[in-house]
Amino acid sequence: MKILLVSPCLQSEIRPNQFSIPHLTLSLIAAMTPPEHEVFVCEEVYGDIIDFDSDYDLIGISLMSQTCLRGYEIANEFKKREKTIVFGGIHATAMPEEAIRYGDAVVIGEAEGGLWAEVLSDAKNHKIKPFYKLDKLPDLQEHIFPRRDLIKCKSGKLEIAPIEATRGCPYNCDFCSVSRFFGKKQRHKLIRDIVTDAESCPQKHLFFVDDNVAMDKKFATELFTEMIPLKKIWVGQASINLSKDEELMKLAYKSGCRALLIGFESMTEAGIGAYRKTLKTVDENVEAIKRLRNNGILTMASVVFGLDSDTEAVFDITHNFLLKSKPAFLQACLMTPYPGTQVFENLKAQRRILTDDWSKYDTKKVVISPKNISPERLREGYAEIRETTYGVSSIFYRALPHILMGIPETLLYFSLNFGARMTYHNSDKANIYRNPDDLPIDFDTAKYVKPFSL
Ligand code: B12
Ligand code: SF4
Repeated sequence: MKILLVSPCLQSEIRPNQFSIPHLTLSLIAAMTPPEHEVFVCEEVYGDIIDFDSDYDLIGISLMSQTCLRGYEIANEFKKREKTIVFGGIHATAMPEEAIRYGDAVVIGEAEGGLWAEVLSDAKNHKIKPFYKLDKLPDLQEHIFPRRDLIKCKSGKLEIAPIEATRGCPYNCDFCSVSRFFGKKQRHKLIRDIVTDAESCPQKHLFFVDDNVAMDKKFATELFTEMIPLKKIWVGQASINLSKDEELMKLAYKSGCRALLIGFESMTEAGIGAYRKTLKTVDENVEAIKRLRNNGILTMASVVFGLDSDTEAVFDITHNFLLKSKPAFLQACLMTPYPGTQVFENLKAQRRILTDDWSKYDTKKVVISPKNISPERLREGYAEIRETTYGVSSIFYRALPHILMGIPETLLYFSLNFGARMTYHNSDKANIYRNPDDLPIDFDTAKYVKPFSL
């Protein structure tokens, strides 16, 4: 069969010439595809154009919540041409009954363990079933090397290759889908295979897509040690707990780690207590960021606004944290009730979700009514904090400790911040999205994209 794999993207998000982290997903699905089939990949974020009239037999579409409506539109176009549509990804897994209305099959959860090959075999024999799901999480030690020839690694002026070492997270934060989707126990790939995969990347820079690459000390120690000879430079995600381990931080740096995205989520007293992964006082977190910096690692701090415990004070508290800790970068997110999370269940039950238009679920738009402040105040406070963070004076205020780290770190710091500043200025500013009075919040996507069969 001739197969097209698509990663959809909203029109407003397409950025072929700007920095954007390359995706691993489709190259893994392509690698799981038996060799008798021919695979093509389309990443809309990079400006790839779908050829709807090509003679594909099967279309695989990867869905995140923000991109699912675009995914359903693409499916409809192909349905008009009588193609077989298979959905997968985090949104399709959380909402399989929604996705199936637009396609022929939904892969629920991970596609490894022979599941994708089973879908293709059924499709070839005209026996495709609506839902496919493994009865247990796949064993990652059976390594699948991504089809690196299909990944677009050029991102703006940089070339960066995505790579994966682990899946799963024990923390189960209420707003996040990861523990439910990938399990609460971290599963590891074999270090030998990860290193071979990393070595096969012609790119000098790697991005670990893992949620916490340093969670398991024994595994991380071995991985980082084995990566040293590769002389790669990498960024990834970890929890701030890494900063408590001087030895592991040093090893991470030696292995090429230069920056980590760390979820602090909240620096208010209640917020800090709500998430198991953060250190328990603002000062401890401030010191932790300094320790990472002293060990050559930049912190990209991620915070969420709109928690139930947030009051008017959250904006000043976060601003003070920014001034004290001087992270290399602040990723400010708005609470977004992704399906399949506890937050979604709670806010839906309390009728505090303002829109069921999934395309607005990008963490930059107000789509909920917070508990203690108005949606309007959340929008204003959020806009102010982003304006301040990406303002030239804030960038220079936080620059000094990074300049003292050296020239490569200074360049990384400024490119991160001016890149974010540019993306911010070109983006849709924080806004409140409410369904109009004539559109009920019933999570029926047919009012946005009518299924082809209707
Ligand atoms: C790396 C990453 C990014 C990268 C790359 C994104 C990408 N699209 O690959 C960057 C930094 C760009 C990013 C951005 C964002 N991200 Co992100 N990201 C991740 C992260 C940490 C890993 C993704 C990954 O590569 N996993 C490994 C791959 C192999 O897994 P996978 O994609 O799920 O694919 C497997 C299965 O789902 C299935 N599958 C997937 N697609 C398909 C398709 C078919 C046809 C089939 C058969 C199977 C299949 O098979 C694969 C192998 O088993 C996840 C968390 C996580 N652990 O998944 C969050 C996550 C996906 N991101 C999330 C969010 C919210 C965002 C942002 C909106 C954040 C923001 N504030 O901007 C943006 C949206 C950008 C966009 N439109 O893509 C949420 C999505 C929630 C949701 N319901 O949609 C997640 C789940 C994190 C969370 N907090 O819950 N992200
Ligand atoms: S937010 Fe991070 S720490 Fe919390 S469950 Fe998701 S991946 Fe794990």
